[in-house]
Amino acid sequence: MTLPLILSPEVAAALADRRPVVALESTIITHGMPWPQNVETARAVEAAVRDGGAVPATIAIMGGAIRVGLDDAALDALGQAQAVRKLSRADLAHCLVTGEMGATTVAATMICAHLAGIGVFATGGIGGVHRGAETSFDISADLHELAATPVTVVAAGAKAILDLPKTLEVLETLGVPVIAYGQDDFPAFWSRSSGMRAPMRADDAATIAAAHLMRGRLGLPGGQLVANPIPAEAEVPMEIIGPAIETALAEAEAQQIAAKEVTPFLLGRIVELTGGRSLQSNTALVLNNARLGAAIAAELARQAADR
Ligand code: PSU
Ligand code: MN
Repeated sequence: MTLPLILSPEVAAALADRRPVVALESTIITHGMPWPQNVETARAVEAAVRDGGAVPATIAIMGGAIRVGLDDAALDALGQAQAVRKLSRADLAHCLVTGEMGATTVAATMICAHLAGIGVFATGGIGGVHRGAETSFDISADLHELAATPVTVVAAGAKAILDLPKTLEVLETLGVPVIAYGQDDFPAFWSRSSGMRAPMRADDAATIAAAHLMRGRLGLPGGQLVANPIPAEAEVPMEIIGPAIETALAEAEAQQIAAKEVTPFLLGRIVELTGGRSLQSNTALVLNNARLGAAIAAELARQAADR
């Protein structure tokens, strides 16, 4: 049986020529942002990857296949569909078999990117250890995927809806390199700093690409998490985001939101509670990550060709 993997002509050509490609996820489109900003952002992110000299490869499950690189119609369908499944590692095979439409999380996007031969993936924020995980056990499968699948993920750190110290501890336990870009601190999505130092720092894309290739040479499984701080002008002040987070968390608890629903519920409520303010920042940081992803992919292509 062949792999149900369909590359767009543009992505297939770029990979065949060993030109830079950046994978992009689809859960941010279906469960992370409201329509129509989700599709507008997705298109702007693809444009930012192109501006950086790489080919964007947005990934989703459609018609029983992993689609790598979506055309306009597919992106619109995904952005407007009501019942799209949110897919992590556990859900991928089942969704391919049922033929439902599915959006890939960070974990599932890493798996699909690797199957396609793509080494770099840019997104907004990763899943992590939720607050109260000591009783709920809610730890995103994204963390385990970073330990298992050799893709470098560019994100703006993790959201303050999570327990950031515990998230960093789990990443350390799993042996995932966490590399802050251009600063010492681990960024916290809407803020440039979480108040915690990141374990590692890199000031250029070349170092990140070289470390990615070195991990491969060492035979280490797993990827790298590149934590790219939000541009200063797009930060959301703590006095706006802090109360919104607290309210959203309290509502989630009162309504007994659990499992896969937790992250989409919190993201949706925070957009509403900040009157859309958080959404503007979210867009700015994803674009920023797309640019860095393109630079890393370009370096990866250049360095791999040199060897
Ligand atoms: N965090 C964000 N924005 C997102 C997500 C997380 O700031 O869109 C999405 C990503 O797709 C991520 C997923 O992989 O939520 C994590 O979900 P969970 O916590 O259920 O593992
Ligand atoms: Mn979870």
